[in-house]
Amino acid sequence: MKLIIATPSPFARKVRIALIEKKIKYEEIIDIPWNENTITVGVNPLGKIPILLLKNNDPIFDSKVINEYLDHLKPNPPLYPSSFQENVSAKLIETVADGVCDSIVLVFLENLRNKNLRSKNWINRQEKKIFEGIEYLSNHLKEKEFFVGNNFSIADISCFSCLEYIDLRFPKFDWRKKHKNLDKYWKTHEIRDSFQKTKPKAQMIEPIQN
Ligand SMILES: N[C@@H](CCC(=O)N[C@@H](CS)C(=O)NCC(=O)O)C(=O)O
Repeated sequence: MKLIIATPSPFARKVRIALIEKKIKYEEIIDIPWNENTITVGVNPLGKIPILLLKNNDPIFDSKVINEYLDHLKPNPPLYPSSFQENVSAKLIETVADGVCDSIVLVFLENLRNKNLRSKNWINRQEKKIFEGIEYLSNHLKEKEFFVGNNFSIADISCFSCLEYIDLRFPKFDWRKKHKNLDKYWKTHEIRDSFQKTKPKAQMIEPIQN
């Protein structure tokens, strides 16, 4: 199996963590999906990573779809809870964490444009989603060790990836100070092997033509 990733991507990171947790061997291919020469062309019509390439090279894309696929392929350890209620709770946390990351990407890209072309309204709109999304995560975590039930799940993978993506691309938001429970949660989990092995790294992307 091969996985096409970008090194800063929180979405690719979710899948990299899942593969490590499940001890599935794979080859990593590093792409920069924003650049002209991205290898996503003809593989994912949306031009986005992560993309899992199966042995026959069939592509599976979108971190949620890939991780559910992996959970079926190798059910242990389970990432998506089997109880209906917990499954929905975990997916809601995943959706909010992913949505925060989407907004961070949009702010990052907007700030790459020439100053006179940037929309303050657009940036404010995205920042509101980031702040309210993190507040939602904090309120749902409370003082627990894991987001859902007593087990590590996709909710933890998504939230952890999201928090460290904020540190990389939106450091002006001091979430540790504002949400002490998330800071405690981060300190509890940051030593996890799969988290340590997948720390996000910035990539240089080509400037966006106006
Ligand atoms: N919903 C997708 C989001 C993936 C995504 O936005 N990937 C970004 C990198 S962080 C990308 O490849 N963007 C390239 C583009 O939009 O052209 C997932 O969960 O996999």
